[in-house]
Amino acid sequence: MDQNDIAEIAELIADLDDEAIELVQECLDAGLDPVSVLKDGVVKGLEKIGQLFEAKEYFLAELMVGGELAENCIKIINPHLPKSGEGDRQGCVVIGAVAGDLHDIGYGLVAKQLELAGFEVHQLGVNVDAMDFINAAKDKNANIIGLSAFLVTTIPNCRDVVNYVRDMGLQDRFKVIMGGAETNQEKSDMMGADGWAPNAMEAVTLCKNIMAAHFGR
Ligand code: B12
Repeated sequence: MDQNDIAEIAELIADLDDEAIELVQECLDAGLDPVSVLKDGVVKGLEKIGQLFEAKEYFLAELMVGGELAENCIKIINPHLPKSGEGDRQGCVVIGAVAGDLHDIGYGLVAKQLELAGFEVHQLGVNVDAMDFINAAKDKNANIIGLSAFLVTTIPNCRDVVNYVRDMGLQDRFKVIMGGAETNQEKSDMMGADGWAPNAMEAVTLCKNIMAAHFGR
């Protein structure tokens, strides 16, 4: 088995074919890199589904089937992902999808990577109101609030959390980061967030940098 089989996972997911699940298992059993199985297989497949949706070849039903298929694959991959942490508690993160947004696969991967890197992570779910992020952060004594947004209509909701944190004078206690398919560094800067990352691996680096710069860890 080789990289071609991982590319085949992406094709199967894009075709909404359940055989992707078996192939994921086979690739892992054959010792292929789980990070590549995830990135170049499952996530790539989801990207293709997104393109087909944009091209109006797929509709909501296909998005839903594809999302579920990907989630089932990710469940198999998760236990194989390498631990990058030193084992110590690195810091505490509350993370979820902002108000109006139901996409949870992306932030689920971020949460998993942060856990593997030694962070305490609390997943707040989807469609989370701005104040609920802040209340959860207080409740869990978090250092970082992670906002996930995938839609042009929900990305502006990240701004509410940033503004509330500032207006409540909590900006030294909580650092707010964001991510999601249609977000970028520029949008994050414009909203006054403390950081942005394009994927789960870089989200770990971002959180570690924030812990070092602001919380002396
Ligand atoms: C699967 C999917 C769905 C599933 C979600 C299932 C689930 N449980 O999450 C369902 C069917 C529910 C869905 C619904 C909709 N979707 Co949708 N969906 C997708 C799709 C195909 C994949 C998304 C995904 O999970 N990708 C996999 C993850 C791993 O992606 P990722 O971005 O690489 O994730 C990384 C980063 O984003 C980052 N990250 C993520 N969160 C965070 C948070 C922090 C703090 C940090 C630092 C980093 C970070 O790290 C992640 C891991 O590496 C995308 C296409 C795409 N290109 O993204 C469309 C897409 C996001 N959806 C889209 C649309 C339009 C919709 C709907 C409005 C469709 C409709 N007509 O109803 C609804 C909206 C529902 C809602 N209110 O949220 C559009 C958005 C367009 C836009 N510009 O606004 C997209 C881009 C498709 C397209 N090309 O048109 N969708």
